Amino acid sequence: MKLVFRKALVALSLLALASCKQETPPPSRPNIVFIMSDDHAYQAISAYSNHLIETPNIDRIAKMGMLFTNATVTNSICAPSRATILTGKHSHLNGKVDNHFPFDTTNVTFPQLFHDAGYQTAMFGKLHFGNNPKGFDQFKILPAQGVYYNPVFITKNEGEITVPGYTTDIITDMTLDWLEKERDKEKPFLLMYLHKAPHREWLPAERHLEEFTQRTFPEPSTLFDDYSGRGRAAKEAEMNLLKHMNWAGDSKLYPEVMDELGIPDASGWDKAAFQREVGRLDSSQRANWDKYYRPINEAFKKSYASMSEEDLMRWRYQRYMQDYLGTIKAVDENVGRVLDYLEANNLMENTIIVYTSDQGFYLGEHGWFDKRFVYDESFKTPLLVAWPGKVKAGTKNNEMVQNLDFAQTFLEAAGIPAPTDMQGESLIPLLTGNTEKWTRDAVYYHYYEYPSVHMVKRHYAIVTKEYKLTHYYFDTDEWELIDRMKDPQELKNVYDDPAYAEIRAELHEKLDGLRKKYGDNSEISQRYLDEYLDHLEKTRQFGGANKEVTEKILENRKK
Ligand code: SGN
Ligand code: CA
Repeated sequence: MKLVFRKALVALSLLALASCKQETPPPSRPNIVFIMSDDHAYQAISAYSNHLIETPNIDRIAKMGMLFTNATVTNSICAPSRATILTGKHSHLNGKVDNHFPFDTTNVTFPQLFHDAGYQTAMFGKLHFGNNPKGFDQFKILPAQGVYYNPVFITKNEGEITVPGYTTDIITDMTLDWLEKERDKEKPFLLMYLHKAPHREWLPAERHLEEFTQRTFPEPSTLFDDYSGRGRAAKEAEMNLLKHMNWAGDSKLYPEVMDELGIPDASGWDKAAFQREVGRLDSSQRANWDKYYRPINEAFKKSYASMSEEDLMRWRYQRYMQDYLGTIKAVDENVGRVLDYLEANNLMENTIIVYTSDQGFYLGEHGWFDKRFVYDESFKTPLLVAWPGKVKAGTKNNEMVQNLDFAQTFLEAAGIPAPTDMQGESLIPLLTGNTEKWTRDAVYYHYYEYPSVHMVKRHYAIVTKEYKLTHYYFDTDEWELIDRMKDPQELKNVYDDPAYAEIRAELHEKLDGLRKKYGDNSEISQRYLDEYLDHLEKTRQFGGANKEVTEKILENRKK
């Protein structure tokens, strides 16, 4: 591969030499600015819909380029999504099927290929791999999930550092600093700028507390979903705003107020989660924080006794949206700072700018928060791509693209050959208006992390523009068929409806085909399952999983 590439480079430079006489400069390879946030729902980007928040800066990318309305992930959870992005492979092949085990660094990642091909490479923010990224000239990353205030960073050259301030601002400062002071102007660059926000526990920047703690947001129509019409997976998931959110860690009730009201620490780590984030604030940050959250706590204390379950659900939804969307405000402002820098430094012309998230997120739809399911809000992810001169401004695309496709897209744009075992498809035809070259009509999904926090069962699925066929397996064996056109809210399983018999058979066949094509099968799933359960048995660390259910699973295993 490398040799072929080098020969191609030599040929290119000879061509360039020859054309020098006519004074046409050689085509230069594009820079790549890959912006990714963590858990950013497309419902919370105004380029998709402005019913919750305005994000004028993120929207600039769509105005300059293309908005993908059908972008999805192959496995809706953090580290696996990142592994798929970097390797261009489904989880079962890159080995990062869940958040538990570290990423296998013998995988070939696209940044390594960029580095080998002469690009300058840098990464700032959240990676969540359990080890350091390979192929980077510079990196400053958050350990594990990171925190919102006064964060610690693992750095390539300075070891561990603690930086005072707000994490979203700091990641951006590091990014701009690198662009200004470390960028080698002789080389093209690959910059990965990766936000922690808006990941749980959702702490907005001090400057946004006043505005966001006072706003009221429209409720989704499925806030009170009772999960009838779907199977055990939806019913047994622990992502309900009323039943499973932490009162202190998430809704920001002070632990002493929980005690006063007799609200138990049901998750067993609620108060610790509060302490982990709010406990980090310095005295001035804390004073400012108390200014807005103490009155919320006082008001809640007064009304709690008279609130119905419905009132409590509504209260929790508003609290959730205030904090979640508050953190996005800072992401948007900071994306604006980076775009401004690129503009002011003539870097727009030859730069591909991507904005995406590691997956989508529930903002109260189905009564939920978190992700994991193949249902739209977490299966889909925002994707906005600008490449001035190459991608037509203000365009929309509804093809079924995936995080699986990024590696090959960037490699093609840079003229670097992609390893033949990568499984995505380059988006360059879609980006450049050659849509007839795009043939994909179905995508494959596989989620593994169960039993674990939020208790979403293992499942794999085929998704076409019209249908979703899902198999929930392991401690259940249920099939679900969703008619996406007739039932966009995904409330009714029509798998056993005779009217769908034909389409069901067709989808089964197609799903088998996709599993073959990507090399997934039940033996591989069983291997990952065994490895995971062995680990739970050995460590007894259930990481937020329902203890009773997990104990029972382990008990049954012995039989
Ligand atoms: C933490 C969160 C969960 C979340 C996982 C995975 N709890 O455990 O709500 O689903 O991370 O998120 S927290 O209170 O500790 O934040 S992911 O984005 O890393 O996949
Ligand atoms: Ca995430």
